Amino acid sequence: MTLRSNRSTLTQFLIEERRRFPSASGDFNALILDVALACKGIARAVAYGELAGVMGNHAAADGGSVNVQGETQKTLDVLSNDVFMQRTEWAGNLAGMASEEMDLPYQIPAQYPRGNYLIVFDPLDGSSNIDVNVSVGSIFSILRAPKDVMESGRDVVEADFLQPGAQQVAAGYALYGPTTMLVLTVGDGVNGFTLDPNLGEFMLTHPKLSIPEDTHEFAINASNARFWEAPVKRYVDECLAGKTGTRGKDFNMRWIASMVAEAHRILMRGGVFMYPRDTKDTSKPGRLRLLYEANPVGMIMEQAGGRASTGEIPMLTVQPTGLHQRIGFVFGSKNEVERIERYHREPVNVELANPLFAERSLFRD
Ligand code: AFP
Repeated sequence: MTLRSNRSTLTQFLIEERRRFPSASGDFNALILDVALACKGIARAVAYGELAGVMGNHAAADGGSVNVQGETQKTLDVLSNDVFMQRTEWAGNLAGMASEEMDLPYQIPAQYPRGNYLIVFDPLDGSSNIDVNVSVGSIFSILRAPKDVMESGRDVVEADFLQPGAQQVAAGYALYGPTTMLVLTVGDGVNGFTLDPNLGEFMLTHPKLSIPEDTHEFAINASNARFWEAPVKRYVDECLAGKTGTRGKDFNMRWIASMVAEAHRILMRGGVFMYPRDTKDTSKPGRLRLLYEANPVGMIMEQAGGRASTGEIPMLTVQPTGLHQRIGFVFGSKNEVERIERYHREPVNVELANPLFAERSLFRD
């Protein structure tokens, strides 16, 4: 390995990006670099795993702890959340934070100056996979703080974070897999960086990523099939029918149960991911969270030429109503997501549409 590398570091990339905004203060870049440092710290903890005693459930000895989602927190969930806060709260770039692991918005401690941005994050997505050594990740979304927050420096409230995804100024994720990667959009396409473990630097290895418009790969948790709505059943049925059906081509299926890892696969080679609204628990219109899962991944998909949707409407147009709001999420190769949206607009007549599969359909009611 030569030490001379013609690859840009993340810092270099951000400074070159900033040249597009001569009046920019640099706070934004500094915030992204603090987030990247947090992800490096989390990558290290994830890589050490049992050696660092960070596996298993948080506070297991005291009966464990449950987050606002009602999920048992992993030790690494809580540690990752702490690392995100510690690395980003001090520099004066943030007015406040919100996280999957915290019920309420986090106020910047009084000893630190407050800034113009808000960050919303899922510190460790896919954490139910951590004990079985499957790829996990951190997902983040950066918004501008409302004007009155910036001017008054007041404490942030939930309403300050309820901004449609289209208002994000940046979004990204870190993937802790065979390599540690950071995938980032600042609204000018999507770029991927690989952590050089020797230099401890994120190096630009995947510039200007773009998602193929078509695919033959879909991802959905089929164990929920009996709760799916007809348009989703129709779409999956047709994929499973493959060459013998109306799609005239075979499809493959994947399910990792770490949405960040699915998003990365789709960014690399196309595909469509569905965690649709279903009838499993009608109090929850979906499993994934709008502010720190669907919106950031949605911005990345759209910036890479893919599409992100609720199944019916573009994800980034949704007006949030709650910090931990759940939503049906469909994203990936543009033509497939548009097809799923079309099926939601068309009258439900699965039986007639696919008589061949009426008898043998895997997903009959
Ligand atoms: P955890 O972070 O609790 O493991 O949840 C992961 C996730 O939010 C998302 O990453 C997966 O796509 C989805 O849940 C997996 O859900 P199922 O367990 O229902 O397959």
